[in-house]
Amino acid sequence: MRILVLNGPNLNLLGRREPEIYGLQTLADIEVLIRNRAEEHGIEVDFLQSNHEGVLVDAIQEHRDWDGFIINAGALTHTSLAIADAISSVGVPAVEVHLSNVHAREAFRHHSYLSPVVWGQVVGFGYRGYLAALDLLYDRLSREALG
Ligand code: CA2
Repeated sequence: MRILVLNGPNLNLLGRREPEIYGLQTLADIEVLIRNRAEEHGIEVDFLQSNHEGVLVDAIQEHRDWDGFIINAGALTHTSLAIADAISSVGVPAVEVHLSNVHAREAFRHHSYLSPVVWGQVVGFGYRGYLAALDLLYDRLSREALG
């Protein structure tokens, strides 16, 4: 079971600014927590953070034979039809994660181009959302493997 964790623009700044919104953990801290949880499940994980839309689209296409994606596309969530099309075209189950509760913030954060093409969203639980997304994908993929 192979799961790719994708993070979009500015998420490389986590832990350095706006901790009241995004938490104290750096992206590297979060990746360690995800990797540890993945090991418990026997899942292979890989990570990609990019500030560039096309790099994220390329990664989605290149991992089309992987089993699941966890994606926090950052602000591209609210603008990127290209990332939505990429997820939709590869047909890999994806969970959309947001650290903050986007629905309690500015109106422009309420709409996600990804929401129609992902399996589901985990929103507003900080870094724990990534762990929940991993558990949910593991549960789904394990059940699918049983047939
Ligand atoms: O809540 C989330 O996870 C977001 O995806 C974060 C994005 C924001 O545009 C989305 O609406 C919701 C922003 C990521 C910026 O990350 C920063 C981290 C530290 C300091 C400044 C920005």
